[in-house]
Amino acid sequence: METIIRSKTQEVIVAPDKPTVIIGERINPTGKKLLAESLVKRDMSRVRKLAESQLANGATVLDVNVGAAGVNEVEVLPMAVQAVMEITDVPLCLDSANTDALRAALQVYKGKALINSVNGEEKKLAAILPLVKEFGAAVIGLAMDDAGIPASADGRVAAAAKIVQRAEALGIPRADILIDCLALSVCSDSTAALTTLESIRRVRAELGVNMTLGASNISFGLPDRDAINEAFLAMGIAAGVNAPIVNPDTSRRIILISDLLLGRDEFAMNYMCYFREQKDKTPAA
Ligand code: THG
Repeated sequence: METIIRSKTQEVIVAPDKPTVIIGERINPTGKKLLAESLVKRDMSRVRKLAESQLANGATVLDVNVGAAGVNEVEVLPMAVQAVMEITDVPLCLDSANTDALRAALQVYKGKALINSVNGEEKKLAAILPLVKEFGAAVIGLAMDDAGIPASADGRVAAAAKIVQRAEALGIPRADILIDCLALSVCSDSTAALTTLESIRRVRAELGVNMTLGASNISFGLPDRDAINEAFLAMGIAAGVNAPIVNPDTSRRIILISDLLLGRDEFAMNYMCYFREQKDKTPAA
């Protein structure tokens, strides 16, 4: 199954036998005070910088999220989308809990966007799926429903199946859905990663869809988060995730290595290219 997202001129294909697609997560004010302040002032210079640095580190899709206190997302999300489109032609993932903000961003976006996100809640399905259909977009479906995030893999697979079924009933192809099996912190629940990984394997086997994952929640509350995120990402990719939402600065290496080990990097070309790039960046001793 192929999920295609597009900008005006570029196409990104997510498929199980293709290299993992990196969705850059850093245009998001969560934990970034300066970005939040600049968004309140509608200054897009930081948004552009975060776009550039993530592209330099191998992102092929950029998530755009402007959700912060004091930010009118209906006005600022389209501004941020415009700002990113001015400096790059990679496809965008429009990330907001606000349906009106998503609609406003879709109206300015040129191409086939990825909408982040819908989930199995009746209200969300009713608000977001018609938007996906109207704009011919792709959509991320979070494996949760009106009862919250299911504790079991059974519950998450059922929530994912519900999203797929409702989308198909509206004429949205299954290929346009990326399921997110959701990561919760292993700090508070030692089986959290196992539940997510089992859900990923079952969604791949039972629904056949492509998958994203915001992997960094897994390490919340623990030291040396990057190392934990990397290990979990490798496991997630082996289980079926093929378009994770990550910080490309820290995650690109483990993603390329995962692809190499999973037979998605013929002659190790992508890995060798990356390795040479890194070597060129480091001055000789
Ligand atoms: N699934 C889907 N979408 C998502 C998430 C998901 N969107 C939002 C989030 N989770 C993924 N994006 C982020 C963005 C920032 C951070 C984590 C996930 C983050 N920020 C640092 C902090 O809070 O300390 C700031 C560090 C930095 O400068 O990057 O951790 O799960 N579908």
